[in-house]
Amino acid sequence: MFFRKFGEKIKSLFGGRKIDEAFFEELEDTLIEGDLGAKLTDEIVTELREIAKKEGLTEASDLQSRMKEILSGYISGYDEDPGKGHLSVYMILGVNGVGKTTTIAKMARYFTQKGLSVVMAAGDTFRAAAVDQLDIHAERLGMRIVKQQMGSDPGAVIFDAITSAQAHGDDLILADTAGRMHNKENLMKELQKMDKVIRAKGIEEGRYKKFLVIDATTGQNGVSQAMLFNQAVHLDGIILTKYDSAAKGGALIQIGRTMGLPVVFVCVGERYEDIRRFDKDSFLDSLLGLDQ
Ligand SMILES: Nc1nc2c(ncn2[C@@H]2O[C@H](COP(=O)(O)OP(=O)(O)OP(=O)(O)O)[C@@H](O)[C@H]2O)c(=O)[nH]1
Ligand SMILES: [Mg+2]
Repeated sequence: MFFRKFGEKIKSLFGGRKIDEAFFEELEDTLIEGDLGAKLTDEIVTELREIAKKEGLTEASDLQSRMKEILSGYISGYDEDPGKGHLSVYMILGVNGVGKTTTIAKMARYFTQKGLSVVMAAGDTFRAAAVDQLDIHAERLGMRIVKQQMGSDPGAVIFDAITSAQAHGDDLILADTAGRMHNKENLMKELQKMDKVIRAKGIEEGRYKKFLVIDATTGQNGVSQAMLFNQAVHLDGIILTKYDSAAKGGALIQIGRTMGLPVVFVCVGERYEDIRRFDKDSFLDSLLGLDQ
């Protein structure tokens, strides 16, 4: 359903032809175009060449499902949920405009529907209107929010949110963060400060998670973003947004392969209900045109 054009391309590449040098070359070009990156593309094509040789395969179509098997080893979903009765903190990170605030609202609704008591923390105090934006979502959804004025210390906001959630017996804090500051170093420092506050508040290691939001339409850029944030604060997973308008999904495979990060949620539109658990099988079927 998603990645229609790219899937079509892969499908026609594997369909009704013999395995030869031209096939592998075309496959290489297509994978690079699909944001899998030169290194990973080389790794995949080398493996497919070996399989074809070892098993004496002659039809390209025999390799399509083998490619799915290879890619399947590179990515994974993240099915763990915060439980009830203990406070968990999810810090939602990402560069500006990727969909952090919208995703927090979607996740808040999702987990509330599962019976959890959720509170949102307005940790983006840098951008004008960011606090108001989350506040509007909180009001619409009837959720609690902990906020301070714009320009205040995000570490103080998260400190307050944890104190309030502990007093209230909440199960989950979803913390919004800034996507932009005066420069990248400032942003990373700010995030590291929030990270320290959360640890100092005694949130158990396994209950504190950092998820990076990546806009699925940005392709290769998403890979560098994941590396940058993972270096600053060790990430626990990826949330993919704007999946509904993405043309290709190879960047996610690169992130999975190089950083081993699982995919927590996939967002497929602007409405609150447009959030799904990651389904690896259907993701790979769309990417490889196996659902067409
Ligand atoms: N089509 C589509 N649009 C989305 C999705 N998720 C978010 N958006 C839109 O993307 C835009 C940016 O979303 P925000 O949630 O404000 O992004 P942000 O990361 O909080 O941005 P900053 O606070 O500026 O850093 C909004 O117009 C959202 O409606 C999605 O899954 N699909
Ligand atoms: Mg925001």
